[in-house]
Order: sequence, then structure tokens, then C-alpha cells
Amino acid sequence: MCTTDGVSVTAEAMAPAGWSVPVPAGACTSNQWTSGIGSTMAQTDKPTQKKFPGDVEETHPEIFNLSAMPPQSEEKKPGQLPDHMIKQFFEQGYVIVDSFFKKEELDACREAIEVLVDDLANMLYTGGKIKSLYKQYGLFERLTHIEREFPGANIILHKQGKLPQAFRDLWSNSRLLNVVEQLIGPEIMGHPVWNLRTKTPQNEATTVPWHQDCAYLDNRSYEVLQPTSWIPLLDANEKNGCMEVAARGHQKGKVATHQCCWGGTWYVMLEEEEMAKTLDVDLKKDVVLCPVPYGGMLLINNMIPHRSLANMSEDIRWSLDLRWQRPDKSVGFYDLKNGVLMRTKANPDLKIDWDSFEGVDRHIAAVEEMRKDSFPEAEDPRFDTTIQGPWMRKWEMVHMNRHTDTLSNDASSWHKN
Ligand SMILES: O=C(O)CCC(=O)C(=O)O
Ligand SMILES: [Fe+2]
Repeated sequence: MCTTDGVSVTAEAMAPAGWSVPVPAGACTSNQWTSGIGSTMAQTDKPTQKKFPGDVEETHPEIFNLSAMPPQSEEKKPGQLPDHMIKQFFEQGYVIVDSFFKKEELDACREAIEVLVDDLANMLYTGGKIKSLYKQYGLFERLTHIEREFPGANIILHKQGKLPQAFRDLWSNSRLLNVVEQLIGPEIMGHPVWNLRTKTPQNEATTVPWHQDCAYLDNRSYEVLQPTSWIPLLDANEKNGCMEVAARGHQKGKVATHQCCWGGTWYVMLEEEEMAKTLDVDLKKDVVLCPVPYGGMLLINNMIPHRSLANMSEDIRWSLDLRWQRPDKSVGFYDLKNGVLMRTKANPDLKIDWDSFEGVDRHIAAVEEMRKDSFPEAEDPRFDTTIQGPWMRKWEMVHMNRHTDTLSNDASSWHKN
């Protein structure tokens, strides 16, 4: 038995309509995060349409559109954007800030990535996975060479989730938090899902298909504005795989039906047809390419459909995506990891507790959640180039691959029916 909203139901009854689910003992825990809001887990015998845990009818446009814009003060704090840009964020769902960071702030991140790549090279080298350290190559090439010899090296780095001091400083940069304050008000928490993108040239695993960020989170995130700052560590453009957004696709305040998993990856995907139908996106008019120069950032919300293009250049397109939200709302990460408080009126001298935040590795927590009972740990996890996460349970599994193969019976049996 599981409890949702104080009502006890059997695991059988919690299964999404249309699924014939042989529910194993304990499977109800899989749905506890997805049943809270406007649940579509209909309990009819003969549903007409399949619904999956991520699908809800309820919409919350007011959390993401212009009515959510906090009052903007006339006197701007350092770094704060003009009102028309903040307005664009709420109306269009995105805004490109061409020039924002100081050179030294981003250069420090580049140096930190160099160290991360060096550590990775050493680990793979001593583990007998690569025969050269490729030390002669710089930041924009070295990982490509490592990746050629050990495919998936970029995935290992992507999921490492290490927060070097330069990343911490960037994320909690007071000018940047001043901008975040313009979007969500003065109480600010860093969101547990942040990423270093290791986008080597022509690499499927780092080419992210259309999605709304909420589709990766549990359904509580459908009611929380979580702005993202997407920060490239070189000039990002069409050729090296910058981002594209579907402008105004957030205006309905609805998460469209996604599927899993895209090609040989762990990504959920949102079909263009579904985007047009459910989110009123006109793919001819609304898709906006978002090139961002080094020093700039792209701001998006968690409802806007976006994707990144393939990297057809010779260089690695490094970027960081950092998120925030109000601390009094759920981060929507399946209760696996909390956020990190960055600014609060109650304590103007707040010292950010990075150690507690880094104490939980979100990728390991997600893998443990998904593989649970099954899975004999065969290989050295340091060299595991697969990713699993609870988002794989939220949507129809239309395509399984090496990332989904290790899912526990609980998770995968739902999708094999
Ligand atoms: O950087 C990418 O390739 C994708 C980024 C993304 O989807 C995000 O920041 O939410
Ligand atoms: Fe995203």
C-alpha cells in the first residue's frame, strides 16, 4: 500500500491508466512523486488513451508567464538587467544576455575544467582504459582524443558532478544572483540539477533533443519557476551546437507528453508534432536559435521547450547550466537531493553550505533508485558510461538502449508491456 495525499491506495490502482502493470512489491514508491499534482492516474477499466506518470491535465501558466514577474525596482543592483529583458524572459520564455561575466570569472572555470579533464585522463590511464594521456592537447580538443580511445569518457565527466571552486563562485556570483532576484525574488536556492556539458564534436550522447526541463523532474516541479542560466565557455553558435528554444512554448504552463529514450542516450524527447499540438508552438515561426558569445548567457525557464544542436565544429562546446528557485518550494528531484541556499533576507551574511550540497552525488542517488533490487555490480563503477534516472519512469519507454538495460525490474517491466 502507498499513500498519496493522505489516501491509501494499492499499487495496482496507482498505475497509469492504459498500462497493464504487473506491479512488484514496493513498486508504489515509483509513483509517489508523480501522483501529487492533478494526477491523471485514472482508475477506469478501459481508458481510451495511454497516460504516463508525467502527464497531468492541470496547467499553471501564471507561474511562468508575465504575471509571475516580481516587481522590478527602479534602482538596479549591480549586474541587474533592464526591465524589458526581464519582461522578455517571462513573455518569450528566454532571454540572451550577450555580455555579462567578467573574463576572469569564466577563465577560472576553463582552468577548473582543464583540471577535471586531467583527472579523468589519469583515471582512465591508470585503469588501463587509454594508452596516452593526450597532454599535448588543450581544453577544446583533449577530451575528444580521450573519447576516441575510450568512448563515453565525456559521459563519465558529465556525470561526475564535481563543483570546483570556480563553478561555485560563478553559480553564487552576487551579480548573477541579483539577476535571479529579478526573476524569482530575494529568497534564492541553487537547484540540485546542474550540469557541465562535455559536448565533443559530432557526439550523440551530448546532443540534447527537444524537451522541457520539467520532464526530467518529478511533477512537483510543474508548479515551481526554476530559471536556468546556460553559460558557454566559448562562443556558442549554430556550428558548434548552441541552444534552440521554442519561444513562448512555456505560456500554457503545461508539460507536454515526452518519451524515453532518445537514440542511444538517457534523454527524454518531445516530438515536434506534440509540441505543436499541446504547446501551440509554430515550428516555422517560434524556433529561435540562441548563439551566445563567451562572456554571455542564455536565461530560460523550466517550461520552455529547448534543445541543443549537433556540434559540427572541431572544438568541444563546453557549457554550464545552473538553476535556481525559491527555497520554500520542492525542487522536484524525487527526494534524492536538496538544493543549496544561496541568498536569504533572514541572513544577509549567509555562508553557502557547499559541503552538505556536494555530500550527495545526484547521479549515484539516481542510479541506486533505479537499479535497486536487480543489478549485480559487475564493472568498476568509475568506468561506467551509462546514466539512469527516475525520469525514465515518467514517460513511455519507446526505445531501450544500454542506459536503460540495467534498470531494475520494477522500472523496466512497466515499459516492456
Ligand atoms: O547544453 C545542452 O546541450 C543542453 C542544455 C539544456 O538542456 C539545459 O540547460 O537545460
Ligand atoms: Fe534542458
